[in-house]
Amino acid sequence: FNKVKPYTNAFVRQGNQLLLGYKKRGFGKGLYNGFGGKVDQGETFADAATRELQEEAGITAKLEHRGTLLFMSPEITEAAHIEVFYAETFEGTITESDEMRPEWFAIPSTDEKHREIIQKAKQVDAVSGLRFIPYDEMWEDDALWLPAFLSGHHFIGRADFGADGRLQKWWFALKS
Ligand code: 6U4
Ligand code: NA
Ligand code: NA
Repeated sequence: FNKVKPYTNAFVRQGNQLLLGYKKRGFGKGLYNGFGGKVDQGETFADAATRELQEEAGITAKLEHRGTLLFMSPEITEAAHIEVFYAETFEGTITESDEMRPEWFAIPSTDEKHREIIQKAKQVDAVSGLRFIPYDEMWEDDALWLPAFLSGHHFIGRADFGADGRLQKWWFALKS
């Protein structure tokens, strides 16, 4: 049988703003993402999501489970099984870690605006002065599910990456 490795990914939202971390080292270095990592032995996904958010961003949040992703790549021997979590409130002070530099981004207000941001990256929101979600500096699959995720949908999906790191094949579905 093939094997999967469990990971978490957590996104914190405050109004029209989304907290992302710039990954400073390791897997996905140079990309922005939610906060997360490997699930340790004996830990639940929810435990790991809470721990990783604390370790990487310095905050605690009551995380809700929102989605499941499966990533395959010829670069990794085990597929990555990622459970995605969400919170709208948090406690503590957002703090940069060795691994992640946290930064707030503006969330496009409509699906149409999301599409515009995905096509024409590096735009700044006139209201907040923040950059919109930097889809061109994130994992390629994120543009395919993050808009629906931010609209409140629960989702499940699979993305297959090639040896060149580009997305080759994907399948996503909303859970009702
Ligand atoms: P260590 O070795 O402890 O520093 P750890 O923090 O446990 O690492 P890490 O940072 O390698 O794990 O975890 C990878 C992170 O990247 C997880 O949050 C899942 C996320 N991730 C991996 N592939 C992804 C993809 N295609 N799209 C996405 N997130 C992905 O949005
Ligand atoms: Na991590
Ligand atoms: Na870890």
